[in-house]
Amino acid sequence: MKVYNYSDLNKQDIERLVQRNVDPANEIRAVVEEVIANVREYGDDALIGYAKKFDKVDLDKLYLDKDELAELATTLSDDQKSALQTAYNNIYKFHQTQVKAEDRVETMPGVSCWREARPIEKVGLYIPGGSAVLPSTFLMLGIPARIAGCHEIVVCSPPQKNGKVNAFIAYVAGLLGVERIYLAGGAQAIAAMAYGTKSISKVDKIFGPGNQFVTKAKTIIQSTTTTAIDMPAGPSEVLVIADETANSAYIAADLLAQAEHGIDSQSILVSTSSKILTDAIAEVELQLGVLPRAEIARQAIDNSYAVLVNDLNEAITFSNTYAPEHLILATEYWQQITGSIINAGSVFLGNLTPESAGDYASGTNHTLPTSAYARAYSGVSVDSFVKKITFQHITPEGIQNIGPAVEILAEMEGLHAHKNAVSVRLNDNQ
Ligand code: HSO
Ligand code: ZN
Repeated sequence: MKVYNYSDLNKQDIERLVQRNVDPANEIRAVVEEVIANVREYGDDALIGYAKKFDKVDLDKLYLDKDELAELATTLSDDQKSALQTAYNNIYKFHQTQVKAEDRVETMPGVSCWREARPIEKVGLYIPGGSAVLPSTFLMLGIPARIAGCHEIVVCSPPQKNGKVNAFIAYVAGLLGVERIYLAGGAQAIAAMAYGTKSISKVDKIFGPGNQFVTKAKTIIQSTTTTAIDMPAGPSEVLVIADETANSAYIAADLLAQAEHGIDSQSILVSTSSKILTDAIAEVELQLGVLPRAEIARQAIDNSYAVLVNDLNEAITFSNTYAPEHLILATEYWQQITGSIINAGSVFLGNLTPESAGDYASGTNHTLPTSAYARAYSGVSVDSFVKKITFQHITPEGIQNIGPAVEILAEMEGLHAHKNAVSVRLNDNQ
């Protein structure tokens, strides 16, 4: 892990440090475009062909139904079921608070305006099944979709070599009341949900993380179809801000938790204490040795770095420029600095709040903006699964109040039909 001294860095150095590889290898585009074209043309047959080619499995049908999922889920232990239930309950509780009726406002006497949420009717959830299968992601997407009241939830996940999905994913389907999982992965699953095939419905919005092919497919279909996406997702990342009150073993564990996601994950440490910084880096080496995914984590750590800063304000300034997906404040003084956080996906406060808690079970969503998108995007929430429709109503008194201003404004823009739509009403309601 490289170490930088903040005082030695100029503006360009910092820009270079916070830069992420947003769109590596443009060759991916050509591959993904071909996959999309094939799915459009050959539909289910293309999906079956890709399952054979990429997932090494011959599928006789493209989905698992309720009974097959229930059967798969029988292998879970009671502890596993209860842990998933704890996560489900907490995520549900937290997301339920996001449902709020908005105020109606009378902007002028007789002129009322308000907004109401309506679910996005058809949503598609992509649950990856690559090097780590993530049933937690299924919960993080399925729960807000259910709370929002989406009418149809299409779920795609790549098949394992046995033509099934992992038992944990199958169990979560039961918790969420999802009765079918489509056995499609990669760019082909995204194309299927964006264009529709004989078995898979075209959806209005696609959610979920994935590899570079999935992400590229999401960005392509977003601009070529009417299907929206949750957000552009890149490799996962964490930035830990630590001072002398931090615990270097905890910091190292948090950096490695991020690093084990993938070789392109980033784990950044920003510390006011050179002792904590050095100790944490040494701890990373110690803890890394015993991790089953050490090889992946090692490469991610090699691409990561630490920055020594003079004080917590400098740390926050750097973090706001980096705009991390996850920000951990490993300091007893977190209350003094939370107000200065401007750009971050999700924030973990104090020494006893690991990112893992939020990744799985505390209640917040783990589908978050990466690659500095936290400057402008929020993480997934119930809001991501609804549209907010505005309503207004005008009474006879209201049209007298608002009408003259609208007539003049329409005249200013030379739009006389607009003016007339008010004038005809004013004339009738004198
Ligand atoms: N840290 C990941 C979420 C995750 N971690 C799932 C473990 N499982 C992205 O926020
Ligand atoms: Zn994680």
